[in-house]
Amino acid sequence: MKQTTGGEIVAQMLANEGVEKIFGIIDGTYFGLYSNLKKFGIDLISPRHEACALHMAGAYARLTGKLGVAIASNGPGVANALAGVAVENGEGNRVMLITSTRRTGIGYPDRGGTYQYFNQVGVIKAMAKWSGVASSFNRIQEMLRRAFRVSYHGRPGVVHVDVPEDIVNGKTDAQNFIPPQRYRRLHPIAATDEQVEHAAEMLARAKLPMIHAGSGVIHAGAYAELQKVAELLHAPVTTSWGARSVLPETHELAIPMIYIKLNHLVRNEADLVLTLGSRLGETDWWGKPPYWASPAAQQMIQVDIDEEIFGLNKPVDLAILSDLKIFLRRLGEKLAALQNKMPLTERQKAVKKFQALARKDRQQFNKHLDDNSAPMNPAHVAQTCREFFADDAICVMDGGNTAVWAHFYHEARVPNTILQTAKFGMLGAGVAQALGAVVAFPEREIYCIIGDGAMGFNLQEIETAVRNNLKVIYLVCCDKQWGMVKMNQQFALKPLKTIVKKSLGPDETINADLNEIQFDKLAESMGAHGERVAAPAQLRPALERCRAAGKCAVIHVDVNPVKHMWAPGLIHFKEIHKEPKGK
Ligand SMILES: Cc1ncc(C[n+]2csc(CCOP(=O)(O)OP(=O)(O)O)c2C)c(N)n1
Ligand SMILES: [Mg+2]
Repeated sequence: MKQTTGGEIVAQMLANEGVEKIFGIIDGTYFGLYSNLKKFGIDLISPRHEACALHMAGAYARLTGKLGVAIASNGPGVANALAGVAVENGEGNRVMLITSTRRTGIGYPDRGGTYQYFNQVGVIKAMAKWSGVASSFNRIQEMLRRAFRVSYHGRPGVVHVDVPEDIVNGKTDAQNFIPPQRYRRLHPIAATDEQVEHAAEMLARAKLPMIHAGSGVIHAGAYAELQKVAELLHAPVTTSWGARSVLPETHELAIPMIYIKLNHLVRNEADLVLTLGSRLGETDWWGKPPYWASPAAQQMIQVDIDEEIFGLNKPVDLAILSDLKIFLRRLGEKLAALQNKMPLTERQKAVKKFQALARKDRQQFNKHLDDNSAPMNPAHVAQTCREFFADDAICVMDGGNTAVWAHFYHEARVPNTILQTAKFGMLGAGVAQALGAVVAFPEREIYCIIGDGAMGFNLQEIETAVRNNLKVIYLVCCDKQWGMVKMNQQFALKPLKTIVKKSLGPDETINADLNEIQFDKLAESMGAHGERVAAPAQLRPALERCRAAGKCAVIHVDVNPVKHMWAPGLIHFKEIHKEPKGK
């Protein structure tokens, strides 16, 4: 009988599921897996930290709609991967993690002193959607089938399969495989005709319906369908932070999340909300007053792929379990026939008012752009990028205040072009997300605006970018401080002095300052292109040189540390930490 290794069985199953890319770091304990990847046409891309492998896989999955696969080796490799498991599961990215564990018989449970061993399944089970161990050759397929099934069920997240080294590397008789359609559902879940009809009737009759879009729209790739339905209803569209960019912000119906008071207003004026693929979590103010109208004054239709999400934070009037793309397409068909039943003139009037308010806020924000002093006002960073890069470039935002500034001066013009950790706020994840983005879309431009603190968490991945020819442009906003936290501290310690002086002295805050890292020089030491700028006018020429360099590039951007602390909208971010007052 033909022989195979456990690792080859795993590789075969991944290939059967259409996996083309895997992210992770090699180790002898799963040689039998990664040595078989090439044969199945799967590329292995290796970062220099396992958490980054998870972030790369998560970004790849979010951008492509495919499964993101990461590997990590037993003990230390998995310990390092845990941060990535927490974040990618929290963000809801469809990731499968395959790990090695020590040989059968000395783990599960630890025999007592087993080298590079901990209960990986026990730990990851508490952090992810599902985790299991393939404890024999005959259980590899079963465990992977189960992991795939769970991965495609409900809200996306991380699933994990642990395989002992003697199973990955050891030989067994060749096995037969069944195709994915024989072990999991491939067709999308679809709303019934009656449900779509009911939703259409409610939406047509409403005075001012609005749409609130969450990351579910991204996972369903339902951008065109969303736009069509919004247009048919003439309904304003707000998004969760994670779903920013699902509707181009150049569209008259888009309510960009950065106009925070306007978001509150829209959410209070609407008498009906169509919530798509969103839990209405903390950064959506839990769907509660005073940020939203009360459930007595505002009905909600909630459409989701995950039944557990219905009415989670805001009572629902019509709950529809459905793939969003299918639901929105069918809803569009129904709404087209109901056009004359809708109070469209009133809705248009309301939208015009919202647009005027957005323009007013924009003018206010744009005042920062008149400030051409050096070191620069951080507003220039995202603004210059937005003018420089193509509309379909992917913008990764990472850092504390840096991410806030980036959001406020960015404009999303093409769906699914922003990467961040909107739920987790994980400093440093962006370094790796940007790399995963290039793997997903090698022909598109990818840039990452990141804080100097955040960049410090994953500096080593610049070498990964150079080694794998991943042409990310990193713009590191250097204020030599944990800016966002320093600002919080200042208000906690000496609020009056902070308001009057704008900043406290060096000894008046607690461990908030950092020394300088010369990020341009550091990048050059790893073979990347380096630039350093301090004046706004220097930024565009630097970006041009980075583009011309044709490789990974890092721009050390000196920003004014005091101005940087006064990022727009900070008061709202503080408010978000408190329970909304309304019922
Ligand atoms: C991994 C991680 N550790 C700690 C924090 C807490 N934290 C939130 S913002 C922040 C400061 C960020 O500094 P930097 O990246 O330089 O951005 P800046 O605010 O200065 O723009 C810290 C420490 C976090 N979000 N993530
Ligand atoms: Mg900083």
